Formats: sequence, structure tokens, C-alpha cells
Amino acid sequence: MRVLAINDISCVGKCSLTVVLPIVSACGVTCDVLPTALLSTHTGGFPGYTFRDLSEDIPGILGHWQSLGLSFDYICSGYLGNVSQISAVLDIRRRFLAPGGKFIVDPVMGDGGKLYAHFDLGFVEEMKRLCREADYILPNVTEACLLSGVPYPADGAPLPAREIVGKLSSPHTCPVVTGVVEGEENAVYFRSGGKICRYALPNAEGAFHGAGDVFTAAFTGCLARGRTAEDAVRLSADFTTASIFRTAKAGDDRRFGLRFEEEIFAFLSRLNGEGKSGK
Ligand code: PXL
Repeated sequence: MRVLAINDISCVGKCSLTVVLPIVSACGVTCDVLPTALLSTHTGGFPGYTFRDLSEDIPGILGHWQSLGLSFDYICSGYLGNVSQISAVLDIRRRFLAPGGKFIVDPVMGDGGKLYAHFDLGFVEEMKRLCREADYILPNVTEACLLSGVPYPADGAPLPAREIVGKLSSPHTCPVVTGVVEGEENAVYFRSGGKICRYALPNAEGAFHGAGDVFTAAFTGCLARGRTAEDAVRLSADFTTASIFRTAKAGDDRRFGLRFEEEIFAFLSRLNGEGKSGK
């Protein structure tokens, strides 16, 4: 199995490729990478970060891959540095996704009801185009609202998660909406077959940087290992939540991301079928 991860390299802050690459590799599948941008840190809390857009390198990289006859069983896209990279990802899907392969889109755009730095509503419109081509989309609540046109809920109001999953679904696109806080719980809503499912775990107060990237990486690794989407959601949510609670307990500066490394063996032993089965 060959996975292509399209995402930025934030040198510090444990998100995007510094999370996806180790987790997908640890799942036991090849993880090739296409870096979209190089940053000194992610954009969420370290003033003065550097940002180099790598768009100009992409055509040459793709041309070389094409000359090698490469294709990928899974393509997983994450942080894209500008609108033109959305078109590039659509082109990559068309040229390099193996027959029967799966295209996973984490529509990284914002959190906590706000767009991240560098994004605007024009980018959101283009991201909708990318999501329509995906087999799985993994938005957080903010991104799910932007994509579906449902307003981000005012403080404490419930999110109409089932309605959103319905709106984002198509015959070939399964949405997986993460981070839906409901009382003491943090739920994932997703479509599996014809039904909308909910998988809830205890919620840890506040925001945790890089949690979405840990979930996406684990989800992709689980699918690439042949797990069903439903199993992949459960294993990835359990792994992400355990990493979040470990980070909260340690009292870390949350800008530096999750302590996923200390939870990876438990996750892998379940993925590899040791101990409890995938439930
Ligand atoms: O974790 C999402 C993410 C990825 N990449 C960059 C980011 C963020 C969130 O802030 O800034 C560069």
C-alpha cells in the first residue's frame, strides 16, 4: 500500500507532515509526501513565523513522478497554501490515484469558528470543489459549517451535526465531522453505508493544536490497512482522545501539539489486532 500525504511542513508545532508521516508509516504502509509549504512553525500562535509557498516546485515533482509511472492507493490532502494548490491536488488525484484508490481530504481552513491566517471565503469555495471529488472528507466543526453553509453555533448551542453530514454527503463522498462537543462528550459524526453514525468519547476542555491532523493520519493509516471506515473512525478517535488527555494531563503548552508518540503503541497494537479487536 502506498499513501501520498499532501500537506505542509511546519518545522515546529507537531501538525501536518510531522504528524501524518510518522503515524501513517507506523501503521505499516508507505507514506510518500508532497510538501505544500515550509513554515518555521504552524500559523496558530507563534508570532513571526516564516512561510515559504512551495507551489512552484509542484509541477516539476509531478512530472518526475509521472516519468517513473508512480501511482498511489491513497491520496490524503491537508493544509494547502493557496487556491492554486487546490487545482494542483485535483490534478494529482486525476493523474496519480490508482484504480480503486481512495482520495481523503482534510479541508484544513479553520477552528473555533474562525478561518486560519491566509484563508478567505474564496478559498472556502474552492475547497468545496475539492471535497466534491473526495471519497472521505474530515472537517472539524468550523470547516463543516463553512462547507455546508450552516452557521457556526453561538456559544454552547448544539450543532445540527446529522443535518451537516447529510448536506456534505454524496453517493461517493462520506463526511466524517470531528470535534462535536455535546455536554461532557466529544463526538464524531459520519456516514457509514446509508446511515449517519455517532461515536462519542469524553471531552477535554479547550482546543488542542494538531488534533485534527492526528485523527486524519490515523484514519488514513487504518483504511490503508484494510479497516472499514467505521473501524477507522473508532480507532482514530480513541487514539486522538488518548493523546489529547495525555497532553492535557502533562500541562503542556498546547501550541506544541499532541503527545501522540506516547499513545502510538496502544493504537498500533489494536490496529494490528492484538488485545481487543478494533472496537
Ligand atoms: O493543524 C492544522 C494546520 C496545518 N498547517 C498549518 C497550520 C495549521 C493550523 O493552524 O497553521 C501551517
